This record gives sequence, C-alpha cells and structure tokens, in this order.
Amino acid sequence: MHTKHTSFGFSTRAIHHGYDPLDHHGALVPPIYLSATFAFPTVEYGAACFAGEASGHFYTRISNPTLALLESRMASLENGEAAVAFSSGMGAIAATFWTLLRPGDEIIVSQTLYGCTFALLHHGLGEFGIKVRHVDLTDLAALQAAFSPATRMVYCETPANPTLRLIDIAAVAELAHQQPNITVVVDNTYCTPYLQRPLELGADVVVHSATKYLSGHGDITAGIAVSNQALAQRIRLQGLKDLTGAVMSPQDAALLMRGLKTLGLRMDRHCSNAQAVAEALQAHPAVQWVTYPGLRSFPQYELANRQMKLPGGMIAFELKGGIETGQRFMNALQLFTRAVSLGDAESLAQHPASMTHSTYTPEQRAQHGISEGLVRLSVGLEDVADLLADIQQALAKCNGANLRPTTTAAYALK
Ligand code: 3LM
Repeated sequence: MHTKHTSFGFSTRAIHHGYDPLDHHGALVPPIYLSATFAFPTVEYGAACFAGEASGHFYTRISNPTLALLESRMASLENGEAAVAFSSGMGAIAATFWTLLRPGDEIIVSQTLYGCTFALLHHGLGEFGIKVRHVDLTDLAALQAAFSPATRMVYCETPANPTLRLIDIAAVAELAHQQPNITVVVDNTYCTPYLQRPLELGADVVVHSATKYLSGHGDITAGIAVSNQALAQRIRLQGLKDLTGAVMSPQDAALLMRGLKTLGLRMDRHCSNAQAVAEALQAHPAVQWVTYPGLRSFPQYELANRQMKLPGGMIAFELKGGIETGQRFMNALQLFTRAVSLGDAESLAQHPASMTHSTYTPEQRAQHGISEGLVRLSVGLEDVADLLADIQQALAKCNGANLRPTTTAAYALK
C-alpha cells in the first residue's frame, strides 16, 4: 500500500501507509536500516546528493529509509505534506525554533507550556536575542494587540501541559495569518492526530513529543515536526542537520511505527478510562477541583467538543489541603506509578510544581496558572475498575489530612 492511498481511514494509514511488503521480500514488518551512511554509485552522484540535485539517502542525520517511512506515515496522519523525525520532543521543538527565528524576532507563546519548552524559550531563545511574549491566546483581542512587525511565530500547546487549558487553533491561526510572515506552531503531544489535527485548522507546523502517546509504550524518546514540504525541508536541513543534530535512531523509528499501529485503539481506551477517573474524582468530597475536557464543568467544554474528537487521557486536579494532601494521595497509590511522562500503557501520577514544571519559579507558576497543589494523572490502559479502586483507596488514605479548601484558584487564567 503506497502513499497514494490517502483515502483510507486513520488506523488503516497508521498501519499501512507508505509500505508494501512485496517491495521488501514479503516482509510484513518494514526492515530497519541501521546504516549510518549509504554508498554512492559514483563520486558524481555523491556530489549531486550533497548539492540537493539527486534524491537519495546518504547519511542518517539527514535521511534514512526507515525514518523516511515513519515521516511519511506521520505526515499522512497529521494531514501534512512532510514530517521530520527527531530524537526527542525537545529536539523537534528546538529545531523548529532555531530554524524559523533569528535575533530581533519576537515569538508569541501561550500562557502555560511544558516545563522544558518554557526553559528553552526563556533560557535559550531569550538569551539569544529573541523576544518571548506570553499572551493569553484565549483572548483574541490580547493576541491582536501583541503582534508587532517583529512577530514571526505563534506557539501553543492545546490542551496545555499541565493545566489542560485549550486554545482555539482555527481562531488563532486565522488572526495570525492576517499578519505578514507569521508561522503558527502547535504542540499536539496531548492529543495526537487521532484526537486533533492542527494543520487542518490552519496551523503551519505541528510538533510532538513522540515519547508519549504516539509511541505509547514508554520505551523510546522521540519527536516529530509536521508541516508543508518547504518548511519541513528547512527544518530538516537547518534545524536537524546543522543546528541540533537531534536525529532519531532507526530502531526507535521502528518502535514508534509499532506504537502507531494501535494509536487509535489506545486513544479510545485512554479517553474512556480518563473519563471514568475524572468523574470519580469530581464526585469525591476530598477533591477541591478537577479539570478534564470531558467533564461538563470544564470551562471550555464547547471548544473541547468542537476541536477534539475525544477529551484525551490527561487529568489535572487538586485535593482539599493542597499539596500536602496531594503528596499523601500520590504516595498512597498502588497501581498508578509515580513518574513523569505521559501516554504510556501504565497509569502515571506526578506533581508538576516539583517535577515537570519545576523550571518555572513559584512566582512564574502562579502567573502562568499552575497551582502548587496540582496533581497530574496520565490515565493508562489498565482495567478501569482497577484504576478506580486505586484512586478510591488512595483518597481514603487522605482522611485525617487537613481538608480545608486551598486558597489557590483552580483556573487562575480564566
Ligand atoms: C512530561 N513532557 O512529563 P521529550 N511537549 C510536551 C511535553 O509534555 C513534553 C515535551 C514536549 C514530559 C516529560 S518531564 C522531565 C518528562 C507537551 C515532555 C518534550 O523531549 O520527548 O521529553 O518531549 O510532561
């Protein structure tokens, strides 16, 4: 089944796109090309490859047949023209920034971002002369007011890690594209293209931590950027080849393609399990607030329904008594694993303020809507009854804790 078969459904393309076993000795599973370098039939052909005049793989940091298959599959799933594979999500994000931004440029970013993206913006881009402006992108008037002639990029996560606040991608992209030369970049890690396709909504580049749901088994770190051909080629030849060198290994590409085969099935299960866990939390008297896009109480419930196929597998909540009770709860969990990362088969619990978002100062967290007591759950693929039993027994152990309401607002950015 070759790339021209684009009319197939999502899961069919996730399993077959770009590969025909009969081209590969009948091998059902694509071979892994471990070679770092590739032979030239003549020295003239080699020179033509380096000049960009001949297509063909010649060095794996630039391209490789296994990576090329993964990239064409990811481009198909995100409905983009081309994709570039990286050794981590941060590799994909850094390469995209370094390719498209120069000293003197401005980047507008949403209020809340994954901790290392925040650090890259402030410790990396900021120190290299690129101005970073955080704007509440749910406020289109604020976005309009933030544009300057130097603005070159609008960047957001939706849902945001860890607050789950949403950005209306179509509205932001429409406004940004009324300005000259602005690239709209969306981190689609929390959703995957099974739940949300930012390019169809007007974004120019989608980036992923493929460490998460895309690979789905917690056994690789990986990243992807998807866009049109021209942007992808720039990101490959500058951001990947020269500026970061953050190339994905072919073995990891094979593991990632194995994960993609079950992406749709897994996302359905993550979402139904998370819905049940979120409802159980909401019903429990020890819980101060719970944020999950599938709850009627979710402040952007209508946008979630419009923009996302399903509400996702991530939950943010806070217990009465704040982080002290939250720590007691997390330490009492027996089936959920205390670990950062997300999107794995195993359910995970972590504390953003001291872990994934410890790159923010406490003042910055308050400013960016991340409360100190926020507990983040990545709901996995286990039997839902076992997950609910674990949550209930851990909540029961919070009894005796000081359950007074916390002073931190649940939706500080509302
Ligand atoms: C985490 N997140 O636990 P890698 N974009 C988003 C992310 O959530 C992440 C990245 C990019 C977590 C990792 S914290 C030390 C563990 C929305 C990663 C970066 O480079 O593949 O980790 O992706 O929230």
